[in-house]
Amino acid sequence: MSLSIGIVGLPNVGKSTLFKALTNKQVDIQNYPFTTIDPNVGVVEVPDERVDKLAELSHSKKKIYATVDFTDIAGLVKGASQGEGLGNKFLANIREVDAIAQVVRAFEDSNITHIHNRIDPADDISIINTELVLADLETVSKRIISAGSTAKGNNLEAKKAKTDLPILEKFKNHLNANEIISELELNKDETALANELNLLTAKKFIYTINVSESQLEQKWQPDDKLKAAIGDAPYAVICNTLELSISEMKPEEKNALLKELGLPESGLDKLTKIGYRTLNLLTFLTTGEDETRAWTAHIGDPIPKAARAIHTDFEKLFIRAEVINWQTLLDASSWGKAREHGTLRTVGRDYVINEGDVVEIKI
Ligand SMILES: Nc1nc2c(ncn2[C@@H]2O[C@H](COP(=O)(O)OP(=O)(O)OP(=O)(O)O)[C@@H](O)[C@H]2O)c(=O)[nH]1
Ligand SMILES: [Mg+2]
Repeated sequence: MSLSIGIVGLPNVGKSTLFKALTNKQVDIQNYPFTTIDPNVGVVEVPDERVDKLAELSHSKKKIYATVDFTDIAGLVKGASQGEGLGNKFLANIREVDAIAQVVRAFEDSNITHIHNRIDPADDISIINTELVLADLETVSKRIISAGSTAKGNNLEAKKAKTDLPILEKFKNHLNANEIISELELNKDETALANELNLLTAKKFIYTINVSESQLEQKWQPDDKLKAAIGDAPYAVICNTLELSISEMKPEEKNALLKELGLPESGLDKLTKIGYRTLNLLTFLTTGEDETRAWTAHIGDPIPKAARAIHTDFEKLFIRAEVINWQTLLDASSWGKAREHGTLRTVGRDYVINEGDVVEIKI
């Protein structure tokens, strides 16, 4: 299981700059709108000191980090659903992502063109959200037509279409009021249908507010208007050009610069953490001579379910597991010593996996 994030925003706001900082891939970054036409796709390893330290402890031959997939697409403009700018067909490239990261420009720089010649992040958010709503409305309306004709039959598909139709109407009414689907209270069937249709506004949103380096140093904060536009979604205040420079630095240089700027971590590290938290994900680990590896599970997963990440059969074949917190294992200096100290626990199927657990699954 790998986390995937689509990067969305107005043209020329710094989406590809963020993408390049994240992935270190060579992508086109230019000071004009619609630089990106075809999507950029990249996989990012999530830096994790736990993997490094445990690999040292176990003398592992390989280290494998958790990964996040990022997709950087063209800029959306007002009227994209009507064909303005590059239209909105390219949104198909992010239909399958888990979360949408919206890049919003707050940085002041008269040298960098803003397509509306003003800096108003709250208003930009409302333009983008409206375009995402309109794209979903298109999807839902198409499905209403096809479900309408399927429902006339007398088979299983017709039965599903009949249950889907009132839900689709509910989605349509909501979208017509320019509201995003994730703000609706959904039951199980409704959630399933929203996922089946890959509705963009049913996905988790993360806002990345692109500020200048000086705004960052002055501890820039969103005003009430922007806070209202963001709503309950998580956000990170980032300087994308600074992140790009940091991403090209050696770790020591990076740490020195962050310290100088009074930042506890880089914007990218913050963004990854937000992504994990927003999607209710956690990391657990396995370690041995062959490899030390970080795995992704959902918060609240019982251990057999989490073990599916390692091997799909593990959920069924699970008998018991040995579990220890990664730091406790490091302190004990070995698996054997941890067992002697009694800090290594044997757990059964009911055990709920925790962030930072190191596990050995017995099947
Ligand atoms: N001053 C400043 N300029 C930035 C920042 N982030 C991006 N830029 C500049 O803004 C311009 C556009 O950046 P891109 O990353 O190409 O923007 P984009 O959103 O991918 O643009 P499109 O692909 O055209 O939609 C480039 O000239 C960047 O150097 C920032 O934080 N501060
Ligand atoms: Mg771009």
